[in-house]
Amino acid sequence: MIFDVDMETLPREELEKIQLKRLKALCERVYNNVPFYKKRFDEKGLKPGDITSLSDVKHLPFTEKQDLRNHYPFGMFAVSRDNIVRIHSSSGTTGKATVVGYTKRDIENWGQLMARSFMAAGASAKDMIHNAYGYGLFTGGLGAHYGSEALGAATVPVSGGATRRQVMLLKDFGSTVICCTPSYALFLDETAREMGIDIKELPLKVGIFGAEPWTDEMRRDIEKRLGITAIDIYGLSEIMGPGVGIECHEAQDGLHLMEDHFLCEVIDPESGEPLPPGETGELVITTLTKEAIPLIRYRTRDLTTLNTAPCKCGRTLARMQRVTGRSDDMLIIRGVNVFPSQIESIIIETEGLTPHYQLLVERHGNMDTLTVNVEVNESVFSDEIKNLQRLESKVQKNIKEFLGVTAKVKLVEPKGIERSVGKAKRIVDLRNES
Ligand code: DLL
Repeated sequence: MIFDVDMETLPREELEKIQLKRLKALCERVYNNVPFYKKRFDEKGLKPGDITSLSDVKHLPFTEKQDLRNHYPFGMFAVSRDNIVRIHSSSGTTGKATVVGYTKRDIENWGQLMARSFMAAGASAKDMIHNAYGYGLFTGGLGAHYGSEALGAATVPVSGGATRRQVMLLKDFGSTVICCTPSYALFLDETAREMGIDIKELPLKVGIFGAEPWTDEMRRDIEKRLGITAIDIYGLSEIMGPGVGIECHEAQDGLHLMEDHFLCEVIDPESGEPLPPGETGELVITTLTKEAIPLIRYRTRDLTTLNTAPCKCGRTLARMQRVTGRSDDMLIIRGVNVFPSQIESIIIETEGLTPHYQLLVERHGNMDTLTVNVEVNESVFSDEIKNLQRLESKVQKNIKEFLGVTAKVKLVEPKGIERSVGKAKRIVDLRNES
């Protein structure tokens, strides 16, 4: 079923007409209401009226996370404080947090887009949705909450943490849909097993997982362990929160972007030039309808590919390939580029290893070194030392063979890697510590 058939199945020419109309209005709005954008437009000798086609978007200035930080907390808002009904913020690992605001209409639109997302994932008003995304300044909890209510589903606002209690609630309430990070889904499953509960036996049928990169191998692993369909949901606080893109359960082949609200481009991260569909680059998003903090060509740093081919679910909204990494997360180990997700794929395909891992990056002299700490399962752990060593060398060899990089592999005892209730910390970077 499709939540908003009119918008989600528009012929692309119709969709593009709506996008252009909204883009023109957006340019007027930011030029007149956000001094930062007026300055940027003026520097380029650009007036809002110069935008006459969608391809003119390439003339517009980019916006970076740093621009939001420079205007901390509310300097990029396009409306007065009276019109703001909600604030969210993303913590960020370095520098100041970025702060975003929402008007009443922004919150309504977000709820509608999340309801759309739930339906694309195969959920309906008949479902009970266990929402384990964190409630608070993080957009995951409240974003999914409002969407679940807009869908008409019974919403269970659990937030993150108290994992044993979550397992009990899943069982007692019989929730049919769960929302959390993919790494937390694995932790829930592990905890359930310790409690003697098999999630496969519960009524749970769909998981809506996002907020961190995960691979298709991880998806299949989660689906097998929990006996559910695992759907990838994407979003970021600066643009709205969860619900910018979601896979449909019919195809599970790329995330449909909510293009009537977001104009999405993929650019070459080095040159900033737009790339055609099918080519991989950085996702750049212009918010077409946001009132409180509209952003022009926001550089997400997330790497993906766009696909405008029709989908078997009937939606005409373009799809983006799952985001398996951010350009900031790319490690350069002795001149070779590696993404954590590439290591994840190898780990999951290796018998005896669990999906719990952490990458340690250190600098010795001028040389960066990578250590892959990965947990083994119980049966491997009790095996002879020489078999453990053999497994270590095998993973090391596969990493060298498939990724061309030399990494040290360290097998860790079961539960040796810290569990997280939200975004997993996959990389420990000690390069600037000494
Ligand atoms: O993580 C919003 C969200 C909440 C999305 C719940 C999905 C579910 P931020 O904390 O601002 O917002 O982090 C945004 O997380 O730029 C990506 O790098 C990463 N990310 C989010 N979803 C995915 C995903 C929320 N499905 C940043 N796959 C983004 C890969 C993702 N990375």
